[in-house]
Amino acid sequence: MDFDWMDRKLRDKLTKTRYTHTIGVMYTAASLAMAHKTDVQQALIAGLLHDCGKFGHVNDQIAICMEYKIPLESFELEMPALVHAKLGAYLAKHEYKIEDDAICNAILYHTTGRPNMSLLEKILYIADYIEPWRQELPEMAEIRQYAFTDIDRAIEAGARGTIAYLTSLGRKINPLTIQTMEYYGIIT
Ligand code: DGI
Ligand code: FE
Ligand code: FE
Repeated sequence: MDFDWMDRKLRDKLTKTRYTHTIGVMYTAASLAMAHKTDVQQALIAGLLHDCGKFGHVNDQIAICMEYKIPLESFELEMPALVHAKLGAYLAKHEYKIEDDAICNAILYHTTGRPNMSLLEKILYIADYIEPWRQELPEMAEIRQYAFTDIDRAIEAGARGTIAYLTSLGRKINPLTIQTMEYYGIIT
């Protein structure tokens, strides 16, 4: 695995703000892995690549999915913000040559979360939410603290925040996003 090669590729493909966010997620994910005593480099790479599918217009992302025959669900076409996660998981494996499926799965679920996530999936999901450059969202200070001390509670609060934000914009909510909030609300 060639970190510098992946880093240079992302620097070329992503906008400057997306790349800056990426580096924020990468180091936040690595720090969370340290706090939760799990593989630090695995979290680092998941953070580095998590938005590797988020370039160009969403229509470009959909076109690339069609070209590579990546099946998209109808809800992904209705909620185009979800397409980059599907595309990113594919590109991580095939373009960035990541053989660790746990990393690709974490990328696949980083936008919606899902019930019963692996620790790596949880770390990436919440690192994306709390990274230092992310705009201040409601309860951000608490969620940042929970991420290190009570990660399930952080995920529930993060999913709730995302749903509130999307509702305020009148956007459709993916059932998985709701299931994430409900599942982590029940077990905490
Ligand atoms: O890629 P990022 O901007 O770093 O963050 P992300 O992958 O968590 O989310 C991208 C966008 O997707 C963000 O604006 C919130 C939105 N999103 C998350 N869950 C849902 C969703 N959009 C819709 N329509 N429905 C969802 O369930
Ligand atoms: Fe994303
Ligand atoms: Fe992100």
